Amino acid sequence: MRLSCFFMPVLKEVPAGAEIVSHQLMLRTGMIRQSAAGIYSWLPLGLRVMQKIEAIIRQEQNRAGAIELLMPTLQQADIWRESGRYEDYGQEMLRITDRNERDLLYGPTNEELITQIFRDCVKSYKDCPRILYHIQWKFRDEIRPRFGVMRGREFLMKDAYSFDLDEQAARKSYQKMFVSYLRTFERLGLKAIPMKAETGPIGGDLSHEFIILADTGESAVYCDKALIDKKAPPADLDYESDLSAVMQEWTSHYAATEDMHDENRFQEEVSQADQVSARGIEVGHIFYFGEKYSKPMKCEVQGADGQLITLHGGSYGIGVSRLLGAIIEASHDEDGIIWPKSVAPFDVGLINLKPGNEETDHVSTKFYSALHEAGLDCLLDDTKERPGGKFKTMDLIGLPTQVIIGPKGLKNGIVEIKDRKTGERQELEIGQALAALTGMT
Ligand code: 5CA
Repeated sequence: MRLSCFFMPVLKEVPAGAEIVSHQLMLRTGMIRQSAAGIYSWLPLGLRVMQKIEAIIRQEQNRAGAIELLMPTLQQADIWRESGRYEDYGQEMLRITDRNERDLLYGPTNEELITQIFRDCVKSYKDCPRILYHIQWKFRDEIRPRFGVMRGREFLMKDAYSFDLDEQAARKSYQKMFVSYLRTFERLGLKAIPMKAETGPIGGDLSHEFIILADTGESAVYCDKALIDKKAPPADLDYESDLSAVMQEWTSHYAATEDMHDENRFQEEVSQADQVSARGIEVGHIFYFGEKYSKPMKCEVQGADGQLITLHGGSYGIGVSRLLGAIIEASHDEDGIIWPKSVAPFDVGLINLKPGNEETDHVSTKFYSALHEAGLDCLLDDTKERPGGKFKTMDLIGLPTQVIIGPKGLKNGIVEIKDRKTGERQELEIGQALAALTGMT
């Protein structure tokens, strides 16, 4: 992409009303624009990051055996009346009446709709277990939408739902999602810590929030330092094998949000030196809820003996749009965003310091096509902006690698490569630079 043809409305000033750094940076870099309170348009730079995040989530869901479908944003109120949640949901639910006076709603989550689909389509125990997921917009009319995409009213969620014949089988589905979340967040460049969460009326030990540590997080969290540097299981993990040991390894250390925190246990179980008290952002939340929806909605299959079995369910959410804010909170400096390589909107930023100069134009185009050929996404700054402004913008948008191409260096056949994260600069001869960059993937 040539910056001169792109749509990236960078703001010079920190926008008023944006309290936290991720919100400020997303507005300043032209990733999002607010359309109404808690509702945003995703401009090209923001959308590119979101699509990269979605791709990683999708790969890891599929790897764990979950199957993608797509449910609509609008749902009929009747299925929510069946589960008993229509009234309970209160004012957070956006209710809509169509021209035939039918009650609809903009889905805040999809337990009811997926349960209806599964109930209507699946009749035999042979078609269980299944985990189905989609990536779809949700609406929750939050009283206080704030912090940009962190607490929006309209937001993108990955939500998965499992259907199993009994609790033991449901526990396995839960474990698959738990492990797939560890891998997903690690690939997104985040250290997400699973913390035991409120299970509500169902009870049991199966609900975890995945929390990343950041000063601007909405809740206080407490955990054992040992969890912070733990590595997620490898890609070739067999999801059909017994995952209890991995679960055990991750859940045996103390980790709790303020709602679940027990100060005495924290003091007893974690040595003073390993106690981490911090603030956290919830990027994922998984639940096992048994027959909570399948019982009232009669989601049943016929067992081998002909008896009807009420299915056991779980749901597994990731805040996709929230993740953009969370990643920025975890990875920025005073000059701007520092994207992890896996989600950067472009892999490389090429800075042509003197567009119109034959040599710099020629070499910039050469890099642009060679990098593209090697499968790297490039943003080429070919605008007439002053060099100082170009450096600032490139640092602000946080692409992992910059290549600076100027007439002075080119006299000696040299370009400069800068690593955005470390700030390290290298002067390299053109051929060496190309080799270093293309060997980078
Ligand atoms: N039905 C379940 C699981 S699919 C559910 O809705 N869980 S949730 O309420 O915890 O939401 C899942 C994830 O969506 C949260 O972990 C959070 O990362 C994200 N999320 C929730 N509310 C918002 C919001 N208002 N703005 C942005 N992201 C949100």
